[in-house]
Amino acid sequence: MAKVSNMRVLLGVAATVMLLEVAAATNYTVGGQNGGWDQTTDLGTWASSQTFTVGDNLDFQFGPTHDVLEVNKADFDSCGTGSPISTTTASPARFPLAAAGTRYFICGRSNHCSQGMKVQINVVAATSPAPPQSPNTPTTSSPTPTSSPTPPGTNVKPPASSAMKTAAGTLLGFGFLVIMLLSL
Ligand SMILES: [Cu+2]
Repeated sequence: MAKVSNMRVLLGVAATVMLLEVAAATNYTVGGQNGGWDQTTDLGTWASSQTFTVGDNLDFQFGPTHDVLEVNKADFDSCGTGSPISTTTASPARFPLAAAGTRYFICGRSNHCSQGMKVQINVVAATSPAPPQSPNTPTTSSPTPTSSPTPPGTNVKPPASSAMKTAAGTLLGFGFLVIMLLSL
């Protein structure tokens, strides 16, 4: 009897841990519940009140008079629309936050950006306790260094490596569960 109830507890704990891992990804609607992707929302205040973590998603919801340009820091600062990283005109638009670092978004229509329709998103690594970003760093859109050593001349494929990390984490979780059950 005792063994059965122990097993139930362990299974419950394992299931809870797995659910928490799944639920850890948060979808943020840009501008929050009382705002949106528009000129009237204080997007800077909204963004700085959130902690964006790798694996979260940004959801832009906007009307036909707006769009979403992802830009580099220079274009973010100057509201430059000439060389965006991406242009999205269909709402809703989801941007997965796949890596730690800073992302910059502006509206490319009319002069909405200079009216405040711009937002900087600081994405922190999932395992780190949200290190504060230094405002004095003079880098322009610095790519996040990956821990895996890459020989020169080799193509880097970050999506594959992050997918492998996820798979490895799942395998580790199941392996741990099996070990716990075997030790009963
Ligand atoms: Cu706009």
